[in-house]
Amino acid sequence: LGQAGAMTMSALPEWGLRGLKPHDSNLPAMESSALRDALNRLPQWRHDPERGTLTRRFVFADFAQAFGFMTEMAIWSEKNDHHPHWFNDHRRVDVSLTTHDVGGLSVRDLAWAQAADAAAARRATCHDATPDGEHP
Ligand code: H2B
Repeated sequence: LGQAGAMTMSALPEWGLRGLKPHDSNLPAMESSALRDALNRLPQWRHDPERGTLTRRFVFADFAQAFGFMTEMAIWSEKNDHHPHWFNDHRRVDVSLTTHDVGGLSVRDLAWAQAADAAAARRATCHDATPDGEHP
């Protein structure tokens, strides 16, 4: 499982998440300046303010890498009670995050995204994939 499996949101003090427990319910919608700062740390993610979602496409080297990523993030999601909308097609994983309680993004979505970036970085990804996840 490794380090990311054990990583909780309390591992992200730079976003003021220290001490946040999975079941804490006081999650205000993020202030726009704090959100901007956080999104700057997640350049591969797209924020859709209309939908209140944070999305990213991951393209791995193969299905085994993609499914390993999903397994690791599934465990993280259970530990932190925050779950992705996602779609897997072979080595591609499309992720969409939102927090229903606040009708938009919360620190939970940003923590998920950061953990996912770390989990993907430890796996073999496909660097020459086009944005639709296929080889040119
Ligand atoms: N995951 C995500 N991404 N957004 C939510 O609003 C959400 C969740 N809500 N996981 C949680 C579970 C809620 O349904 C439970 C009851 O805490």
